Amino acid sequence: YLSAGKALSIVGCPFSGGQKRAGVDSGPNSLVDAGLIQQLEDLGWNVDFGGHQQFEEVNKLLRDGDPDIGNMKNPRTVSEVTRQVAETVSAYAKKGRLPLTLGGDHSLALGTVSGSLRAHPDAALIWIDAHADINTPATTPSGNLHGCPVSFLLGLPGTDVEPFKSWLPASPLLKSDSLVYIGLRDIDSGERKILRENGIKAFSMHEVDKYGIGKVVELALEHVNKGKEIKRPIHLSFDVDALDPSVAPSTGTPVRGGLTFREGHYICEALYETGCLVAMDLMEVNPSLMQKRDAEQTIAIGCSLIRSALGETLL
Ligand code: Z70
Ligand code: MN
Ligand code: MN
Ligand code: MN
Repeated sequence: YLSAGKALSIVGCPFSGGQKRAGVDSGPNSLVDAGLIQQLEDLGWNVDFGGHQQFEEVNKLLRDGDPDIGNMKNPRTVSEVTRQVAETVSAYAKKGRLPLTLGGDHSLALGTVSGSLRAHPDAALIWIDAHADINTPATTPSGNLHGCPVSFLLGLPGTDVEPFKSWLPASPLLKSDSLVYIGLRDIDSGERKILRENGIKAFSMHEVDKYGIGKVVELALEHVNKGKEIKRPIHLSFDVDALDPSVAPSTGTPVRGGLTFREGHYICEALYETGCLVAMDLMEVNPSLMQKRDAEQTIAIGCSLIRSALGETLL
């Protein structure tokens, strides 16, 4: 796959409109300021970074107001941002570069995964998160769209709504058997029903405890590859809140009982090892939350997860 060429493009997405807490929009800049680009170059990657995404139309939308549609908060803003991110990610992917998207809140993944799937229609999605982010506009209890990107990707009933339907394809990009979760532990009742009814593969923290992370990743890869030799392209979407709050404290919705430092890194290492990784997202780093040293720790771990997914650590 593309990662063989070792060329990547950083897609910095300073965006917080998919949830309520300010500060997550400074995640991308903090990761870059921490030396991420040099770290990846030291791993032998050709790194392209021409500055963060600008989202000019979006700022205009936010200035002019973006009233709720049904329960959805900032729907036009999130739709426009994710539409743009999809364009950017697919352009890099089609050029043979691995898009590395830095969030920003997880609503951005509607854009990143859409972009990946345009370049790699056969790609599978591995979603590492405390949350399933699979609410629909009808089931979302909060109206925060960072809790909804997966339902749009799967084209679940209730997602065929404006403004998203103006750019999302009529037939869903992703099939429910091409997605697997690891790390879940905070799932809404509507989401639980969706996961069950669609037979979506999910390894919650319970399964991580029961089988160990090594087995869980093996089973996850087996699931998306239908038991055959591992070969599908993989999009990794990593929400830093999958990690335990003692490991990654500076994030908007910490949930205790999460992945350890090593479990998080193991997932990234194992996905690198497949040689099939075609895109990665690192989302929900919010340096404005908790103490300064917590923020520094969270940023450092964000960089370190990325390095692991891009080839550090393996001999
Ligand atoms: C909840 C909702 C969520 C991240 C919180 C929470 C979703 N299920 N996602 N933090 N990253 O509001 O839909
Ligand atoms: Mn998430
Ligand atoms: Mn392909
Ligand atoms: Mn989350």
